[in-house]
Amino acid sequence: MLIIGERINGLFNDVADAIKKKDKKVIQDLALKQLKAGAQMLDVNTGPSTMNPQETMVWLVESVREVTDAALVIDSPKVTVLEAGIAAAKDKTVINSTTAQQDKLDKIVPLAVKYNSLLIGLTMNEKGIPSDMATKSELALVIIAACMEKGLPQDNLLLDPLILPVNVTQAQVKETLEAIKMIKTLSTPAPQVILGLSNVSQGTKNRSLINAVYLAMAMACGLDGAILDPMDKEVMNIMYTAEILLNKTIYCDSYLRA
Ligand code: THG
Repeated sequence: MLIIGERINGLFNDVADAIKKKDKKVIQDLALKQLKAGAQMLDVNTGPSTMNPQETMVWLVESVREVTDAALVIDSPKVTVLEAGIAAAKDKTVINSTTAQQDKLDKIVPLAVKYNSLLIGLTMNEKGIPSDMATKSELALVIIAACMEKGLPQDNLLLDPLILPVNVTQAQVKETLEAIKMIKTLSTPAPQVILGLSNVSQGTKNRSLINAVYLAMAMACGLDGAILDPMDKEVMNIMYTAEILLNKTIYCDSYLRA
């Protein structure tokens, strides 16, 4: 499983505070702690409240780059912020994200080609986020086709069927599992599929439990990676256990010490 650490995101109060105070130690600690806890990549998102997202993205990326050369997942809906983040990271970046909207594909897929970057494609368009498996899969196909046409190798594309909170729209939680299965059949070799796991439990009680159970279910449907909190032991233990039960890693008695 590809594990992308979610914690450097202005949605979290400690990160929002650090951005305000330009306290890079907080950001660097979060970077190193997430890597130590098992993240292979780090999501970087300014959050919704920052006044100048471009400048904030550059500051976040430069702060993280002082302590690690791990791949950075530049997370913004704005093309200008994506470009600024990629330039600041120099190397090893993932673009998070494009949608299936034509004007976005026209701008962002060439950006991924230019920087030979991985690209996350969200199954949504100008009509919003669909809640059914068929429309999610259809939009995945639109993104796959655009990448083929514009010359982004299939290996560089990660599709995200976008999970929403279970307390807001309960039926789409299962539809998203079905979408993972369906998207895996859309091309050969199978597309890679990821999720922003913690969305599923936003505003609920027992967040870790809901995240962990959903992760196990999504992995059984073929999920290849997730943006999650790697410092959440419950989630990570279930991830390692699911990898064994799905025959992705070899069983050994001491596996939970991994
Ligand atoms: N897909 C892709 N990228 C994404 C998402 C996705 N990036 C952002 C998000 N979704 C994944 N990251 C988070 C980060 C934080 C939370 C959820 C998902 C979260 N934060 C608390 C909240 O809003 O309740 C913050 C409060 C706190 O604990 O301080 O839940 O789906 N490609």
